[in-house]
Amino acid sequence: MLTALTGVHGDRADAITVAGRTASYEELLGAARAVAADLAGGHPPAFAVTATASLETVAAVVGGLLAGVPCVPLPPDAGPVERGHILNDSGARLLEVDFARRSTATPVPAAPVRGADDPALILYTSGTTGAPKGVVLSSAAITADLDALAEAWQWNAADTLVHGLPLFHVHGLVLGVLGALRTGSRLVHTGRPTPEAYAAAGGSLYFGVPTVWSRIAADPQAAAALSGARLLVSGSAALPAPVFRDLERLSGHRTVERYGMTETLITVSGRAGGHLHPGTVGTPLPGITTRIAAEDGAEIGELQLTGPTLFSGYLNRPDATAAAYTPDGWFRTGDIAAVDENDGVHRIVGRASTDMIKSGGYRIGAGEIENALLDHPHVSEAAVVGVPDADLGQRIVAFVVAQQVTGAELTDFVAAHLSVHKRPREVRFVPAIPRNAMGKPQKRLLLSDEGRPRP
Ligand code: MCA
Ligand code: AMP
Repeated sequence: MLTALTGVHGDRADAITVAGRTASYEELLGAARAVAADLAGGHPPAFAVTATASLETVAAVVGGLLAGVPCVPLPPDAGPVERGHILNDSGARLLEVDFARRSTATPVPAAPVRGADDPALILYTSGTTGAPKGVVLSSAAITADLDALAEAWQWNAADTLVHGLPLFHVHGLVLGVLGALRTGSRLVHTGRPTPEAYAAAGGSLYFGVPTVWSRIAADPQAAAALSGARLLVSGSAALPAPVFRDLERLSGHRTVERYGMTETLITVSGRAGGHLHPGTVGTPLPGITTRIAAEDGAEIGELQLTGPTLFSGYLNRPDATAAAYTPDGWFRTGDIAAVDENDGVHRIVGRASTDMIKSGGYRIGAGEIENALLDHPHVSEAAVVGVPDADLGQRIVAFVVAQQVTGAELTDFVAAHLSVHKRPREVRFVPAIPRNAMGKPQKRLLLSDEGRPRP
């Protein structure tokens, strides 16, 4: 996976910059070898690292790959409930990394220490109910995906990749770090994905979630500064068509949109030099087959797929893994899509479950937030929804039955127990949560026809 570290592209002093600190491949490799040496001694089932945007996180992930021990990146702002769950469930030991500590001891293995099908990363992601599940990703799945993306985007060692995404999800970590190390492109991670930082980075290839792109489109100077780039790529949530058009007007680029999931990696994408249309996510990557499970002749339905980029399963959850597949072996994305019958271009039109929220490109399960709210001693009922938001795509709104507590206190409670990006942006106090005869919450009754909270 780490071809850049084998010397095929030579070394360069500025190979990788993260949040203002720069290292060469040689320096990264030395720090990663020191991590690998630590791991090789203990043979833990997995190890965790607090995944700040830093060279330490990169060294930890690379060290895990060298040692053949799967890495569990922890969101740095994870509170005790989220952190405890991830460490318990994975059995991972938390590792401290010192980037200044280097080793020359472990040679880069010609082949992975363990098989390509063994776990390389375990990424925690939310379902509609319950606590997040560990998605087990193999080296084989990751390399298949990165090679398919390199082909689709003509991504190579001449590129400078720029992004500022979190290093505990597929977008920032697998594409944004391992992609650079596989293609040999220089990496500039901006620390935070601000318009100013993207504009100043001078890259050829830029990654962002729609919230990042819409903030750049609202900053004409920053957008114009990207005109010298080769390719802008958006993903993790739907890119609004007006943002696509504003970016084209201001930067001259038609943004490539691609679609993926933690469980499947990136499976459908627009191509560099191809026809790119707002509201579409392109065609399946090489090796991926998709189908639409539509009811009797309908043109839209659940997107299902197969291919070499799929995960190995949810950690410790054979039940959930089995439920993610159809009886004939296709992965059920839970996304509703349509495919153009002429050119095969895919369009994502929504999600099957309203309990899966995408806010700022983060995937957040309503059930997890409801459980966190119910842990507060003054909350007796909670129903959480995602409502349309111009900046975040969706924002989290919590309806609660509660006494003697303010909305701000409940927001802080969720931010502190789970993580900051899972906090409700708005808390509404209601006398009761509407329920059907079975006692199931009727969340739609809390919202207007446009999906906004009823006044
Ligand atoms: C505010 N803050 C609080 C509170 N309120 N902190 C604690 N408690 C509170 N009650 C502060 C925080 O300390 C933090 O401060 C700041 O508010 C964060 O605010 P927030 O609004 O959450 O941040 P943002 O800047 O608005 O975030 C927008 C974002 C972010 C940068 C676009 O959402 C983001 O990074 N999204 C990327 C998600 C992603 O990578 N998804 C990929 C999933 P301070 O700033 O000082 O720290 S992978 C995937 O989806 C698939 C595979 C795919 O297709 O890619
Ligand atoms: P996650 O597992 O955090 O990676 O989230 C995966 C989900 O993000 C998918 O199931 C989709 O709902 C959504 N998603 C990713 N990319 C796109 C896109 N380009 N357009 C619309 N939704 C997307």
